[in-house]
Amino acid sequence: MLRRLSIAVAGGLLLASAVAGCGDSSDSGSGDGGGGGDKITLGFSQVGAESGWRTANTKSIQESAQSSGIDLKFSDAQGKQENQIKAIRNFITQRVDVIAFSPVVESGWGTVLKEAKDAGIPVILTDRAIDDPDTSLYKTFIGSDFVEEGKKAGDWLVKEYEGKSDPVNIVELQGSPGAAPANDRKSGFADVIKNETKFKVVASQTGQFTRTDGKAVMETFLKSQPKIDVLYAHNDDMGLGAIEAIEAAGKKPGTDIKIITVDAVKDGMTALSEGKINFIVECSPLLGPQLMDLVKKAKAGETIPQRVLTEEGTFTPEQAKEALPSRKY
Ligand code: GYE
Repeated sequence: MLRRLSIAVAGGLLLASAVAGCGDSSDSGSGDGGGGGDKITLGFSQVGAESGWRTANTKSIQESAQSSGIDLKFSDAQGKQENQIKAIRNFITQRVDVIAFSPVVESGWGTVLKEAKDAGIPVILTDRAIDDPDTSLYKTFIGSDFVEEGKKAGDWLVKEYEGKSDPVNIVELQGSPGAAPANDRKSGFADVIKNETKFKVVASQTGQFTRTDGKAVMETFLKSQPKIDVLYAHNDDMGLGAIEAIEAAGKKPGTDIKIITVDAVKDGMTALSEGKINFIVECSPLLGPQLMDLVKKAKAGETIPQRVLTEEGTFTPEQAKEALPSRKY
């Protein structure tokens, strides 16, 4: 049984992360622009709709804004940093109370976040980090430890091949280039497997966190690599796309090629329970309730921890079968 708890690391604060409320919050631009009214106005810039994880994350944010009485101005960046920068500038012009966003990539945020800071609008990084050393540019960062996720994937592999000495050829489907979860899931995994020379990453390419690209890139891997033992995909969607490619090539996913993914969304968990995926590292998208809590605190000028870490587990096929009936996303 997995807990769905989140820990406010710095503050030692414990928050239950349940799915909040119900109903639809299709709300962009309904408020009074923030500042004056009673309602807190939150400008949120989302990455896009690239994966099942993202869809669940958007739903969590919209539902919990509504149930918390927060006026949400939601903007979809469609995977482009320039769109996010524009959205953040719009939020500043509209004088929203708080800005939150899930950065498409890690770098290049200094200028626009300085603008928000100068305007006195607190910023909350949601789900993904930025690589700017100036931590005064944002109030807090809520999300998972992606390096740890990569390590968990590597740990499973090390155990799976314990006592065996034959070479293990691994192909890797990376997330979108420059994104924190792509960088960190790659480095965490590499860090663990580097200790054993039998593990060899024979091909590593981006699959953009999407099913379509995951499938297309896996097709090229299957054509160019004479022997593939393991696929490590940075998310379920790419893994699910790759499964289609593997089956089309006449191979059995989970048996001929072992598959590790990250996220644990329902479709991924279903494939895991069927033995098509061998191991999934969990990454929770249900950040909405905690985010709204932090938004309220930031607006009230309360001290909030600099890092709010979501705590997650891992799943084997047996555990997936057990967890699936109560899975929220
Ligand atoms: O793992 C992936 C999504 O940033 C944690 O983005 C998120 C990642 C997630 O597209 O499926």
